[in-house]
Amino acid sequence: MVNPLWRRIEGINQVVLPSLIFNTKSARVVVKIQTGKGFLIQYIMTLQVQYTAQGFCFLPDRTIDQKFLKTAQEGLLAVRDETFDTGVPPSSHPGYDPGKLCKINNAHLANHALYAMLVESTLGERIAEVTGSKMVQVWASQLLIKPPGSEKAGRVGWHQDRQYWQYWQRDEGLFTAWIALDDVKEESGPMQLVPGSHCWGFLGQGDFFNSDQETLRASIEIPAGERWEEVSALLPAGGVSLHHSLTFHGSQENISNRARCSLAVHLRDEQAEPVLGNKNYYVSHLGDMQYNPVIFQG
Ligand SMILES: O=C(O)CCC(=O)C(=O)O
Repeated sequence: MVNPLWRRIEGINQVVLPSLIFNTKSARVVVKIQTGKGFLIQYIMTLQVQYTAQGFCFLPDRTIDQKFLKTAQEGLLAVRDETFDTGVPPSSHPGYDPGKLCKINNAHLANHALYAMLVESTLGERIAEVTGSKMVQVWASQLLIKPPGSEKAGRVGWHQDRQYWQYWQRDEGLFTAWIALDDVKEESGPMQLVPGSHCWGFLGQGDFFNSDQETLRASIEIPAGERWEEVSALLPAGGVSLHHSLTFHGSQENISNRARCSLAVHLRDEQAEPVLGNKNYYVSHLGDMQYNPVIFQG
């Protein structure tokens, strides 16, 4: 599929060099495009158009209200230190090692505040406004802590989430809300996303666990006429980035002096159905609202 935004613009303006500027203060996004003749064109896009065209967008800054954020930040530390106030452990916890990325699966099961942040905030509603979904359900989460000084062991290799999500029938109706639990700056090793890559189809060439970003990137076959660009998800604490299951993304090391903490929430809408008969853990609790809460119902 050709990215619909580039096709529309190229037909009119012969765009050669796009650059993107995101304004997360409102639901609108300014896109600046340099044309072949040096003219600068500005487009105002809604988040919905941006998500469709780029395969990701950043939700308005206050999507996660301060009252949820503070308790969720405390919850994150408790889960990191293996204290689970729900009495239920996460589905996997590797133990915290400050020398590398820590990925704790289904942390929302293990802490009341993390669960409340998903279920009681306006997150589901904001997402549905962007995706046009009639229903939004959490089917997994990952608490991600990228410690300062973890160097290459803190990186996340370029990948499409779909590579790890083969228990769903199709690519559509599957997305991730990446919630920043601290301010994420360029030096924190922010998640980086490749605009338009969700239109390249499923390539199966990424690797979350490969820290050699350059070699990995060089091995990915970019379809003819497409280009590889990287946009950093620079977010305030409580900010949310939303990406499609096929959008390439990854991250570099954290060279700041603070941990980069986030909860990545994997979601489906009414279009996504599990592969019939698949017994994977992540599609085995869809009827259980404690495991897999529906956070929006239109
Ligand atoms: O946190 C990162 O840098 C990448 C996270 C990721 O791969 C995801 O949320 O799908």
